[in-house]
Amino acid sequence: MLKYRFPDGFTWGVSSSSYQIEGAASQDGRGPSIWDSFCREPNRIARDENGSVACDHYNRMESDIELIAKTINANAYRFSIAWPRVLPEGEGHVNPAGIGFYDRLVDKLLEQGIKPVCTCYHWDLPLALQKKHGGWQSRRVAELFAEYCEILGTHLGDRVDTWCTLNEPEVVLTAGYRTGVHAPGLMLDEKGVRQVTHHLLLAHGLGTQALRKSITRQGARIGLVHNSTSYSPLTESAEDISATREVFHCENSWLLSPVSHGVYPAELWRELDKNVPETEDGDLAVIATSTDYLGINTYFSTAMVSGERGEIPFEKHYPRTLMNWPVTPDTLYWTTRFVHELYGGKKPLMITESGSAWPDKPQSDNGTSVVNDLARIVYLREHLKGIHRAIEEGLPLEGYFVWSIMDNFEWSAGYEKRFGLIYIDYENQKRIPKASAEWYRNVIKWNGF
Ligand code: GCO
Repeated sequence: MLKYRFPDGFTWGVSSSSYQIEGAASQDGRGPSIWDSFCREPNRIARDENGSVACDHYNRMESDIELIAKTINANAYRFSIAWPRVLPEGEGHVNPAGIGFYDRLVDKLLEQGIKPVCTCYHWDLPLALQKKHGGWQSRRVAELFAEYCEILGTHLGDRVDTWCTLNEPEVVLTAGYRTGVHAPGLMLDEKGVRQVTHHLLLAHGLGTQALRKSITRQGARIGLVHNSTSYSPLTESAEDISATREVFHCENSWLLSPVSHGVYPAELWRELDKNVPETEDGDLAVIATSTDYLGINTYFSTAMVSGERGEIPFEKHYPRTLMNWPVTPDTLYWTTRFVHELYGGKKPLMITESGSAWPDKPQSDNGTSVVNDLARIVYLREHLKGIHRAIEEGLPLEGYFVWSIMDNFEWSAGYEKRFGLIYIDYENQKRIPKASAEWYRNVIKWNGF
C-alpha cells in the first residue's frame, strides 16, 4: 500500500545536458562551443576545470543508457544536443558523426524502453556564432537556431517523444550576459540584457515553428523549459498566498508572459523606459507560438509573507545543500500552482529538473563501493510530496525529472557539486549507482512511495 500514489502514465524521468556529461570536445568533428572557450579563461571555473572529458558519455553512451535502464528504469531521459557537434560552425555544414551520435542515442533509448526527451539548446552555443554574430545579442542567431532545430526535427523527429527548445533562457541571460559568471561571460547594460532576452524568446518561437514543420512523430510535444524564480508563502493564509503569487508573477512574467500570452508585462515594460528591447512587427506572435507543455526547473524557493518582503529570520536555519541552496520542499507545489494559475491555462506542466548536490563519497561495503546518499533520498521524497499534492488538487502536472542522472560538470562550480543518482569516479570513469538510484527505481516501479 502506497501513501503517495501517482496517476497511471505519470512520467518518471532523469535529466542531463550535453556539455556537462559528453566530453569528447574535439572528437568526430565537433566544433568548439562558448563553454570550451570560457573554461580556458583564468578564474572562470573552480579549479580551472572544464567539460573537455566530463563523464566521457560520448564514448560510453550505450553502456550508460543500459545502466539507466537497469538501475533506475526511468520512463524518460531528458538529454540535450550539442549544437556545435551537429553544426560545427553553427550553420551550414552538418557533421554526419555529430547527428549520427544523437541518432544512435535516440535508438538506444527506444531499445531500452525509455522515452527520448530532447533539449535543443542547453547553453553550449557554437563559438563561431559568438565570434561572428555576438551570440544571443544578435537576432540572426535566433534565426540560425530555427535552422538548427529544423535539422534536428528532420533527423530525429520520427522518434523523439518530447522536445524542449531552450533550457532556462533566464539563466542564459542573467549568468551569461548580466553577471558574466557563465559563458560568454558578458556584463551588458539593462538594454543589452533585455535585447538578449528578446532574441532568446524569439529563438524559442522560431525553433518551435521549425520543429513543428519538421517532426513527423504523431503526438510529439514541444515546449520551453523555464527556470522559475520561486517563492512559497510562509503560511497558507489568503494574504500570504496572494502576496507570494504577486511576487512570483513579477519575477517570472518577463519570460512567461510573452511565451504564454504574447505580451511583455506592461508595468515592467513601462519601468524599462528607454531600455526596452528593439522588436519587429510580429515578434510577440512568434514568441507566443503554440506549444504543448511548459517545463519548469526549480530547486528552492524564498519564503514570503504578506506586508513585508525579505529574509524570514528562521530561513537562516533551513538545511542547505552543497550549493548552499535552502531545502524548501514546498517549492514544487507552489511553483506548479502559480505557473498554472498565471501562465498555464490548460497546458500540461512537467518538472524538468529538480535535485540536490551533496558531498557524496563512496564507501566500501564487503569490497563493493556504495554511496549512501540518504540526504538526496530525503530531498526527493519530501519534494515529491509537493508534486503529489499538486496533482491531487487537479493541477496538470504530468512528469518529474531528477537532476541529474549522473554527477557532472556543474558549470562555474566544476565537478565538486555532485547532483547525480549515479556517482562518477572521474579518475577512472567508473559509474556507481547511489542509494538514491535504487530508491527512485522503486518509486518508478510502484508509481509512488
Ligand atoms: C540549471 C541547469 C543545470 C544545472 C542544474 C544544477 O538548471 O542550472 O539546467 O545544467 O546543472 O540546475 O544547478
